[in-house]
Amino acid sequence: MTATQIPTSPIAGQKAGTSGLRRKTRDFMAPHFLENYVQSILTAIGGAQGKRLVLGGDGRFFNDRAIQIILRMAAANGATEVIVGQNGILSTPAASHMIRMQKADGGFILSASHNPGGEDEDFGLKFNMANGGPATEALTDKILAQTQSITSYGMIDAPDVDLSVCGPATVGDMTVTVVESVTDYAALMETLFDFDAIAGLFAGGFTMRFDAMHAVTGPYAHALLEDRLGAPKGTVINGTPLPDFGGGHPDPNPIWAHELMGIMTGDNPPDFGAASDGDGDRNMIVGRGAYVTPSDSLALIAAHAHRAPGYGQGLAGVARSMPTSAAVDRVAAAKGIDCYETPTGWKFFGSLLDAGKVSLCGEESAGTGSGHVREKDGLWAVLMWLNIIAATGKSVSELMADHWATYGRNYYSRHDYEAVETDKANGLMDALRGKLAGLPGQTIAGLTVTMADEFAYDDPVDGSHTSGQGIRIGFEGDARVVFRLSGTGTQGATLRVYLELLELDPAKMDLPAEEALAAVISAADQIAGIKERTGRETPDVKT
Ligand code: VG1
Ligand code: CO
Repeated sequence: MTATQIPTSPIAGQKAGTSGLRRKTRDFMAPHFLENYVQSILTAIGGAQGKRLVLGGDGRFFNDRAIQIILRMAAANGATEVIVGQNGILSTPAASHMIRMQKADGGFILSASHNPGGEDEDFGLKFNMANGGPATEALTDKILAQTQSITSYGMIDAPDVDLSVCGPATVGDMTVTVVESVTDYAALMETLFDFDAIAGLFAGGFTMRFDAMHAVTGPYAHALLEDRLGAPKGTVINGTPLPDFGGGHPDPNPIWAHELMGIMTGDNPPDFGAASDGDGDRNMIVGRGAYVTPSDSLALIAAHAHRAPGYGQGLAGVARSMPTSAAVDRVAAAKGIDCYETPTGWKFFGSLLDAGKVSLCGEESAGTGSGHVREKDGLWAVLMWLNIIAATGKSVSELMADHWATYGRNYYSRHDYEAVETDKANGLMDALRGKLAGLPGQTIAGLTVTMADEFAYDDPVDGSHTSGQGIRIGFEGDARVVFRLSGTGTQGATLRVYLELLELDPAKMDLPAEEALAAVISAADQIAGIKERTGRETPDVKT
């Protein structure tokens, strides 16, 4: 079996977004599309010769075939070994852990995360580096340059590898090691959390529903929650991964996880509810009738992480993405630890984690994680909450009420306007940019603007500079609105409007978020002209 070079030419639009390259599945399946991108990655990392790589995905449509193609290309490019999850399955955090544990040179993760899956839906691919974390901007720039100049890719003629059988196999001269997808990840979780205490919680009658949304976390949740921690069968719902996620968006928020929300707000709800996304890196936390915003979840974890054995020494520091609420900043200030504000996307946390400056990171989009891997980690967050509940003996709503009484409540909501025409969305952002200088001092919807800028970031560890990361407008009274265009969509533009207000008055901590934020919502619309420019009366999704 000899490697051949297949001639090709650049395909436009292979630019990675917030988290790898996401496109319609049919685009990925088109001739040379996947191959061009994979070769561009292999070339950009300096070639695959002699390297060991990890490979796995969230099981969506085309996952299985894409894996066989990548294996043949890795072999043609001279890789010595590719470690693959059984049946091609690895959650994003499990893949990150596998790269680190195996001391691999990097890995491919096949996922479009929360985007729907299927032949007519979305597919995605991202490359993680030797530290287990998403490719930095410096690397994604190099990959993009390769996609724009590629003339051929390496391919070997070899049969498919049977990925249902764990153990060694070969593709050409390359070793393929098929590994069980859950075991190593579950073992890592056991080193971080007090499994005996959590098992005790379930033994004492504590009830929970975990909605795997027919995505990758099903097998992980069955193994950890039901088999290892003794939660009754049926605790995990929608636990069988399907190539189209059962037709839903595997996005853990109250809109898409409506089945779980129905259970948690219905008759006789369980004590605790949680969900995870397509590739297992995000989470939703909900108590009896009490949805926890991801920003609050991050802050709560920051306040209580020391109760989990893996974090008993306290946190080195925390980091949050810019649009995430300042709730965690308040905890960090009280604890006297550093709090970093980064652009959206987990790739910006890697250098801070590698340097030991932070040990907890989070995003308002329901990604939370720590230094145990270099990705956000959905089940990790769920286990952390269970550990905190077991250690304190308090319910989700009691924990949140105590938290707000101590630190104040950062009311928070995100309004998404999806599939807006790209021109209109860009027009809105351009007009906002033009207004920024004149905004401070103006009073809009009763709120006085204190600052207005476009967020840029200088990485304090590697010195890299990233600009154009969202427009933020601050108001007196610790209120804020942020405007950003999504970098993960595959259709038109998604405008994200992030709304926040700090409330310190204990008498006003129980309002519905949309009510508490009414003035900020109104100011946001007046400043950006959302209705007028997009033609939309209301957001598609509020989370
Ligand atoms: C979204 C979220 C962002 C997250 C990214 C990838 O990006 O807002 O916080 O890091 O998805 O997460 P955007 O550009 O659409 O706002 V995942 O779970 O899709 O890998
Ligand atoms: Co995800």
